[in-house]
Amino acid sequence: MSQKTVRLTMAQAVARFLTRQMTIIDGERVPIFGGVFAIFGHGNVAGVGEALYGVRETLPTYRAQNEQGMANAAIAFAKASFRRRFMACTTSIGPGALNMVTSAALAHVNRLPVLLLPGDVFANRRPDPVLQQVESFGDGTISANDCFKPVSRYFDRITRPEQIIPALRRAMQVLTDPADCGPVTLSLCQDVQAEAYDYPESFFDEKVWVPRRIEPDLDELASAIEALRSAKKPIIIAGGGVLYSEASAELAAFAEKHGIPVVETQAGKSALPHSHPLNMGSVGVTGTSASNALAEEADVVLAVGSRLQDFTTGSWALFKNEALKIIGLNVQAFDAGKHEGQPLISDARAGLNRISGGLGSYKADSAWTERAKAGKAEWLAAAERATATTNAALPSDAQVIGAVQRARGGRKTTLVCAAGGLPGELHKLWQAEEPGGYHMEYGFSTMGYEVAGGLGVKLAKPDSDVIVMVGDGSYMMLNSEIASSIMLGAKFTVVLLDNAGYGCINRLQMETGGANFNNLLKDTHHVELPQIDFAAHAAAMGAVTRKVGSIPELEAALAETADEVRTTVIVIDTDPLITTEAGGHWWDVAVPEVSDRDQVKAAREGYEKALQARRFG
Ligand SMILES: Cc1ncc(C[n+]2csc(CCOP(=O)(O)OP(=O)(O)O)c2C)c(N)n1
Ligand SMILES: [Mg+2]
Repeated sequence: MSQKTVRLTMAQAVARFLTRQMTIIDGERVPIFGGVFAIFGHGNVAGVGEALYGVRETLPTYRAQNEQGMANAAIAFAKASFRRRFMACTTSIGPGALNMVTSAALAHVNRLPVLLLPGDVFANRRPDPVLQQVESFGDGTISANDCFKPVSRYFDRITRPEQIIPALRRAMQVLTDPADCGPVTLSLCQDVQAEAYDYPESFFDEKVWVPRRIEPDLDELASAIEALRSAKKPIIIAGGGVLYSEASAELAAFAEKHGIPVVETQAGKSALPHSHPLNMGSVGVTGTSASNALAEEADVVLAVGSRLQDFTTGSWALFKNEALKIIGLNVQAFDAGKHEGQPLISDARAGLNRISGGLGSYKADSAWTERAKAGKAEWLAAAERATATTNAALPSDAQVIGAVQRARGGRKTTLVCAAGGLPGELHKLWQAEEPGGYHMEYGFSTMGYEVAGGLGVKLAKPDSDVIVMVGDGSYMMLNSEIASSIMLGAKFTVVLLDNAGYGCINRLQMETGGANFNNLLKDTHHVELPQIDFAAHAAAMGAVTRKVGSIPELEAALAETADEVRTTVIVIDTDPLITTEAGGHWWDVAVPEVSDRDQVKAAREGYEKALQARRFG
């Protein structure tokens, strides 16, 4: 057989292959890779660097400041694109590569696609040990990049140029598979990147990837319909899978037709508009009183596209109905069967449509639906009180959220956040109006995701106002992609809440009986308290900045900078101790069984009582 071939280096083959992978968005054929983030060093500059230069017109390469930052931005791009498009990231060997391991885990937990291309040591081993090579005494096959293995959905090390052919094909399958979706790491040995091979031309044929919609199995579907038909008090948990399946319209139709209230996880929030009468808002540890009251009594829980993590289930103490049945509607069997769930393996949109068809005219008791609506009205009044304006010198996070919400007016916005006290407050209080308008990384809750995430979201959604809300702790951990956003003209607004430390962990410490220790800066071992001028810091990277002294000043600054073209950072001092008391649920954080501190002993007593409410199964 004489196959037509083209002689390329392995790295050139990777670059060319990536340019040929397409998808369809709004009826238009577009490249599935939104670009490549790259930080070069030895291990990728000569091979991958040369290859990316060759395709720079069709596959843009973006220079970032920190490998974790760029990989977080790439992951945020994929999340904001509902996994329909994604990016690649390339690094040098050793520290450059390992800086991406946390991001790989973040993508792994959140089921988000990203192609990681770290450089690796020489496959031929001749110059060993090279700069930055980890040397295992007992295993010659180990390199630093083995750290990616447990946090990659698919890992391969390329030690011969032709291996890249099956590896890239498998990579695309994983990146586009709704059930297996996650990070792919192709570890590219640096000598092999530069080696030439006669690749079949057909390997570079254009390929169009469209999302696979898995239909439910008929027996599983029948069981789900039967369970729901006998339900008196059903609820729907909307998880991230609803957004990734782009099933918001189907979810709204389902809820309305059958009178079933919807509660939202962190990843699923914005699946329904905040204003939808059957959207009860957040559920679980950071849930609204409306959602949690229903969850406590629910007899059937239809969990759609949810991993059912502890924040959603209140560490499995939220659901109190003894006869509880969980239907796990999920593309991934691993999730569908969790905690005695009755699995319904299916795409969310397809599954909701099929169940609804089978349910016919079934409707939940009108008293249940009406109770839900009354609960929501009560919650909205509490939320209004928490977010109302104030002249307090140190406002609460909730009051800052209120100001940001009022200032955005009718503009299309995407709110980005990840760690600290803000995710809980935003989960309860943020009023998302369109699918994806709430972008929270709360699977891994990675400090430092926020700013980098803002960059990725803006690249994915140039027409949306992107607002990043971040604590001082998270900002300090990773902020340097502000410089990249200035370089790329990708404007977002950062609202930085400075409460002088790790406010949420300090509160958790107090709740578990601990002394105020090593969280707020004032409680740390120090010779001098840092007085960080965040506005000056961000300005040094080229951002437009404001330091405001009150909620009215914050609203004015947001309005004034709304049309700025440069990334804008607005800093406000906040109170580390106040959170929204309404709503919420117990969370299992293990309290020491023995301690000299009376506060710990008291907390342990409360903890043991709380443990009794847990379901196990
Ligand atoms: C990378 C990383 N390290 C540590 C943690 C644990 N952690 C969660 S929130 C938090 C403090 C966050 O501080 P800040 O951003 O100032 O928010 P605040 O709690 O003050 O609202 C810490 C240390 C984490 N989630 N991620
Ligand atoms: Mg803080």
